[in-house]
Amino acid sequence: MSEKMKQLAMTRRGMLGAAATGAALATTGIGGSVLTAKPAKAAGGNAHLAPGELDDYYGFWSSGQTGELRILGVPSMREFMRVPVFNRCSATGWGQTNESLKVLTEGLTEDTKKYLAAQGKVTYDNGDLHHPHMSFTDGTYDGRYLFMNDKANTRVARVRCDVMKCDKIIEIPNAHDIHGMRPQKYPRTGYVFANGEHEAPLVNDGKILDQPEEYVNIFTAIDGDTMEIAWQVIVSGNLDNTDCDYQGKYAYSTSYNSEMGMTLAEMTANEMDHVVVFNLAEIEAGVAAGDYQELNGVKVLDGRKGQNKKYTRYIPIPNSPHGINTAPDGKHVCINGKLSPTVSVMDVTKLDALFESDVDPRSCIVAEPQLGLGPLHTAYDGQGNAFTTLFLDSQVVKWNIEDAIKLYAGEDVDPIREKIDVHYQPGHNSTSMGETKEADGKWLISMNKFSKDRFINVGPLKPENEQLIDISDGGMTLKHDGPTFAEPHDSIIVRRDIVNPATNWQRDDPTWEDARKQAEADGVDLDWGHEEIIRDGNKVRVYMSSVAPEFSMEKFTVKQGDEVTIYVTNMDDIDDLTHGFCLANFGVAMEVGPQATASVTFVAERPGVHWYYCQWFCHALHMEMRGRMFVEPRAS
Ligand code: RUQ
Ligand code: CUA
Repeated sequence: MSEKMKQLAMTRRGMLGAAATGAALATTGIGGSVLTAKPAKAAGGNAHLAPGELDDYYGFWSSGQTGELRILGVPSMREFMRVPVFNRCSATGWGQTNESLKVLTEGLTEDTKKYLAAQGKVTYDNGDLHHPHMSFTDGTYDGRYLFMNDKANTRVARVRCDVMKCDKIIEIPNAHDIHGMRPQKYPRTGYVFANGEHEAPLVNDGKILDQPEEYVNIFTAIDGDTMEIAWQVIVSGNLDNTDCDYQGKYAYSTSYNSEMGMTLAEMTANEMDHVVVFNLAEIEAGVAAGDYQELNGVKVLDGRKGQNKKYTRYIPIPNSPHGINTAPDGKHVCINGKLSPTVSVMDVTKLDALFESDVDPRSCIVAEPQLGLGPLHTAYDGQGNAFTTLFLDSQVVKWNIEDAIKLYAGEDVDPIREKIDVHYQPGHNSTSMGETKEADGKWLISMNKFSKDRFINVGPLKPENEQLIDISDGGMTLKHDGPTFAEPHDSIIVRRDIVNPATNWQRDDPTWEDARKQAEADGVDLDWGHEEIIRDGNKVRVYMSSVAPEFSMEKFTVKQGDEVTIYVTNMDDIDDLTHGFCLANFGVAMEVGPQATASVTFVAERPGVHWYYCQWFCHALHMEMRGRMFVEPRAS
């Protein structure tokens, strides 16, 4: 057994033991860690908002294997909205309306479309959404877009912040299982960087299995404006998380399997793994010079270890590093050790030298403090302090970056400021504006993978637990537990003045461009109240509008076997007046927002009278908002 394996086995046992002790101590009212127990202190920020009071921050939350984006308020931790992305949604019709199916299908590769067709499907039903991040301009959030990855089916999606709906999903060819993902901070987004986590043969057509030297991993840069792939770089080792600098020069990814092993024992054999640094200008020059192969329509450059090209550099980092987070000072980057109790601090101003001369790649590491067991992710307060989650210790540790640098240089200082128990096993954490140069040091969220004894028992599957910690007064005070359904994976906390969503849709929104074109061809003006049936062979298009509490059509008739498309335009323009269209026993339902058009297509295989009704509460006579579809039986 390698040292690393022993450590892993040991800490696993340690974790279970610690969990049991933690629970026992909790029942006696004693904190889980004597070392860190501290008296309750006076409240700094106020997490409790009275009814009607508004939050200072938007929280954008991933949902892990649920596949959606969630919007919360910080500090109240109230959940406001769920935005379906990779999942299916019964309430909004995401995955069923023609508009959403376009987003869910148009970015898939031909290969995937073929595979799905063999399953009788047009798109995937699941996703694993880990990392939501907002677009940047000049080092801070700009309120344009949110980008997010799907580890399960190798995709990256974009949500428009003006309407808070997903408008683009692309599959990343050549890569496998997109995990780490970050937008470029400077000068703007720009690129969205995405890590393929699992290695595979570059041409993965079933000819290669046990030739590890043929396995590669892929780093991808997506153009955030067009959602097209700009370029890819082949690297050695699995890619885990990624981030980039405030200068617009480098992106960097943690890599946890430098061994390129296939089994757990092989993957953890080395004591050192690495961070891969990507030199953006050199890669762009390589693309311009034609130093790439074209694979599935993408320009792929070779940045593997030993290629000695100026595209990449490999910096040795202890034991399977996981999270990588650029500090708001624009200079330091924390690389979280996971299996090592350390966080390595990289100085980005020392990266130029790595590409210009033969210096030791470790020369950019300026600190490596031991913080505790299982460091996974680090967030910042903008005042020189870092907050690192300790998965195995179930704690968040606050430490000072400058002091850690002094310690590394040989001075006798302790960088650790404070530890707080969290409940339990934290993965990500995030601070208010913490991944921008405008980090404001007010709030910290610890996203914990287990809730155990924190809530009344709801059965074998328990909620997970997000905790809100006040960091505004220089300490760490737990203010709120927020139970959550799968999974509190990652989040960002954005100042509310940056996000300005609309209250109504604009009639010329690109979302229903296809519907508008079809209506024009059919001579229907979607911008006015309309009721029209167009028959085109066995295709029938039904156009209706809605004004609370009525659909413009009380009934319509089609024939059994017709392919029917129903377009509903919501003519109401009152704030918060969403209608729906639900066709009972046809499995058809969709949301139609104020001033929006939505459409759905199905085959009318059931003869008889079928009611449709509005399924979004809109009016005192909402229950009466309904109509009939009559399906004439096929002549036998
Ligand atoms: S990674 S728990 Cu998927 Cu965000 Cu660190
Ligand atoms: Cu319209 Cu309910």
